[in-house]
Amino acid sequence: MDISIDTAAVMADLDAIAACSSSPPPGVTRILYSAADMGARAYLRARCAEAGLDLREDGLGNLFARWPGSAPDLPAVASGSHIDAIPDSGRYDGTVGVVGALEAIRALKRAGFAPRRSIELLLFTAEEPTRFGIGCLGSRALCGALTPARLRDLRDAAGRSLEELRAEAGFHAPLEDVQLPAGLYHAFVELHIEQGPLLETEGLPIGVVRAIAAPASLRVSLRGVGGHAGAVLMPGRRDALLAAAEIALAVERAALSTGSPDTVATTGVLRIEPSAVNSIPSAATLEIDVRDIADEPRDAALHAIREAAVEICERRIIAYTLDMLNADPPATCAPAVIEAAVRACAELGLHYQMMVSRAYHDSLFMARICPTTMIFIPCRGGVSHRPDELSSPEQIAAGVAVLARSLAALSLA
Ligand code: HGY
Ligand code: MN
Ligand code: MN
Repeated sequence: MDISIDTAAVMADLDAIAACSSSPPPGVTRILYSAADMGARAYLRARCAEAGLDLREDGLGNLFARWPGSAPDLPAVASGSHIDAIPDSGRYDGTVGVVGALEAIRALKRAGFAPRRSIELLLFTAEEPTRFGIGCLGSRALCGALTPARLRDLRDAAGRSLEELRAEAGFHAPLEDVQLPAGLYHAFVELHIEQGPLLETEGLPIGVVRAIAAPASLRVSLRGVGGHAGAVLMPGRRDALLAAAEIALAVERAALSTGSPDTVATTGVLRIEPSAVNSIPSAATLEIDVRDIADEPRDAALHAIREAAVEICERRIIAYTLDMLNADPPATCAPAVIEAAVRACAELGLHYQMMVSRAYHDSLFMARICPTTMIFIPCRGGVSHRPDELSSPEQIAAGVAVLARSLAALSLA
């Protein structure tokens, strides 16, 4: 079967989505339910309808675009990713997997392929934790790892609830209907940029993922005593920012002390109040991301961070709360789905290597409800979550070609 990828169409779709941004180029910002997010969603819905797919959206805005197979009642084959983007980041993280899955379907249609199992494109809502502090919001809810009650508790930094924001965005379906029934999918394959340097360093066009790292995140809220920066002498100050600074350094120490080279920890968010140069910080909020490809060293780092935070706050007489936002187990990818991707590489004469994903993805949660793997393509310098994130049209087209053949084979299984 001659499956040809329309690279120009893929790049045009990526450009159109990148233009949906609330920050100026070259960076991209596309936060859940923002105008930029809604613009990108509208663009994708139009392209999916153009491709003749049957569309459905759930109460969070997860989008399902299905190409019915000849056996439509069989568990389907799915592929997809996310289109939300953290502030001032790149144009390929997530979007390559969504546009790539759409082009894989279009290319199979052009080639006259007739799927036995339906093939479905999934656009997951809010893979990034930016708005509500928890990543993979949509896929977490789809697999039942995030209940409607927990979803209703979510508020963003401005205090706005998920409930009011999703309604404003036009998603009114009940949250109780988001969790997917068991057995809906036969397999899931996500195309994604590597977000690391290995493929480029090895000169390889494709990575096939065998496992996905175990992410965790926690929020630390600190309350000290504010006051006039000039009038309050140093002894006896209860400066919330200084406690936060010690905690951030303890986060780094915890990651370096687990004995595992794969433990990483980052204090990616630090907000202080009142944030005035002549006012002692009375409050601080830290959001901390801790990962490893195994959960034991990750949990050891989390334990060390919690212990350090308590010691620092008690010594500095700072009130604190520690909220675990998520601590997910790692995912293992499925041999049969890996085999489909490996065979596609062989058919295309593309070298590949098996990999572990240090970034988390919606596949982390899809792996809980169906056999899953990921296809990685290189990104320049391994850079991601930055405006200079880049994969070339050739690299993207190769990933889409492997994806198309993988989906075709899985659909006939
Ligand atoms: O943070 C991550 O691993 C993903 O890119 N959201
Ligand atoms: Mn990301
Ligand atoms: Mn991503």
